[in-house]
Amino acid sequence: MQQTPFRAAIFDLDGVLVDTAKYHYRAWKRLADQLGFDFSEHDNERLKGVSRMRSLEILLEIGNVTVLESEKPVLADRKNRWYVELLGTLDPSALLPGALACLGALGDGGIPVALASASKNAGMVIEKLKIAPLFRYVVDAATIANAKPSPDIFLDAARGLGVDPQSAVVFEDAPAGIDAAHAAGMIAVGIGTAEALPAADMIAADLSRLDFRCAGGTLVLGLL
Ligand code: B16
Ligand code: MG
Repeated sequence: MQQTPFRAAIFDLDGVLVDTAKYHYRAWKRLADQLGFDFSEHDNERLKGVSRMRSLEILLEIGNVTVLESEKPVLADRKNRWYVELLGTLDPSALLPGALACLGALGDGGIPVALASASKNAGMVIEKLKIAPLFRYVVDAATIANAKPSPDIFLDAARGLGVDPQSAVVFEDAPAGIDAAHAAGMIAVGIGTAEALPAADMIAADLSRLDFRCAGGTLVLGLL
């Protein structure tokens, strides 16, 4: 882990700031049930951090189901409607441990913060969580051509914050996101376990396990 202080922080959303994975799972499972196959929570791990269409393809692969190309957007839209329905009751109590405190500490310390989520629902989710004003820049996944593990979303976030990619630190819960951060030349903090995220530069079970020390517009990270 580099000792040079960081000048910006970039956050993934699902699995880092909020546990929406359980809602994604329930919506995908409902689709799998409708298509007539079983989809376990273990299978769901493969969909974390993966775009909606790629997630559908993995789901169909798991169920050994083939559909026409033209059917895919219909199925993905159906899953998304169910997912958005499940988000109906989402409120700030769904924030993961340490999320609000660290965003507050970074804001107070003058560290610019961006959100770089693969989710096209990210804008709505951060509004419901009441954290939208804490981000200086939010990448709209719909405008990024190549999904994680491509570095594009993180490079766009650094551009949006006006910092060099090498000076930003990324917080991610998915292997594809860790790879994307590295491809962008950034240090990646894995939120989860070392088994699940072997390529991460540093691991914390959640954001409350990290010490965010900000001074003079720079951030030094430690483990608590
Ligand atoms: P949507 P993240 C990702 O968000 C989720 O981890 C992944 O499971 C989901 O398929 C993807 O967003 C797309 O989400 O269907 O809402 O556009 O982890 O990158 O914040
Ligand atoms: Mg994630």
